[in-house]
Amino acid sequence: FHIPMIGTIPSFSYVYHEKFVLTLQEAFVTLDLFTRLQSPLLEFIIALLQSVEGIVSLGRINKFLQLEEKVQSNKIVRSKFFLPGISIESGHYSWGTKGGFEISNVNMEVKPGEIHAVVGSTGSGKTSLTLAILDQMDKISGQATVRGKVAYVPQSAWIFSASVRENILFGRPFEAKRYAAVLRASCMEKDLESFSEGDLTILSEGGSNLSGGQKQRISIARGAYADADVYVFDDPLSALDAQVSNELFRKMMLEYLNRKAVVLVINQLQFLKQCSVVSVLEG
Ligand code: DCP
Ligand code: MG
Repeated sequence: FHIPMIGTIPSFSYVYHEKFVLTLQEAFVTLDLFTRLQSPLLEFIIALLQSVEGIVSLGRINKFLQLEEKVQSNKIVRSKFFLPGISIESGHYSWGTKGGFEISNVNMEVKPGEIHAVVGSTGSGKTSLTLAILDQMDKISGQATVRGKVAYVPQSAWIFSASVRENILFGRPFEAKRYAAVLRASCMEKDLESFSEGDLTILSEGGSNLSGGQKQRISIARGAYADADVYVFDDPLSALDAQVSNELFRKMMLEYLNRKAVVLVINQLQFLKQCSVVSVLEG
């Protein structure tokens, strides 16, 4: 005897035998039983999935909490009584592994209003130097002080899934005047016009609906909007064509950030003559 059922349980069978009589009571009780079983069964699957996610998350948190404590090696001062900037004397930094990459004999002094360019061939340690300033590398010897609030624009732009505006504000309150100035300085205005919903257009994770140059300029704009005292840019012009590079260098580096202490890793040597100091990484 076959009873078709509605819902997620397709059907079940009732064994027909002389001894069993399928009464209305039995049919409805059985039906009711199966209907009641549907939702716990579904919830069981969801609970199973969530338990797996929970176990994975716990593992990650555990790994993070057990990481070795990093000793702060650069002196980071945040006080109004000091002029913002960076001072490093005979700095010697390593990546922590024996026989690994090291940078030594680092001497730099960056004051407000200066652009300190850093040049060197690929793999010479430009990114490492910027991370040394941010205290991400281990200092072996030397004196280093970073005074003021620091903003860092990494070599590869990082975009998260939210609107263009949220990517630039990065959790900070919206200030129309500063926001407009930042958009102008990072040459984003034209791009925003071409987006369907302007700066409220939602970007996908990793920014796959943007060009490399757009991603990079959003990343630069995010740094500029942070209103820091010290700016560290790791090769911000790499994904831009010559014309946009020129415009961005002038509007952002020379005009918008003209009172900030700026460290600028750069491969476009034509801009060096407009920088205050040029450091070359050798060996
Ligand atoms: N390195 C490391 N650990 C890191 C980062 C870098 O051991 N977390 C090593 C690998 C390289 C060396 O440092 O051999 C220099 O790498 P950089 O990224 O500092 O070099 P650049 O920034 O100059 O290179 P590029 O111009 O390609 O950006
Ligand atoms: Mg680099």
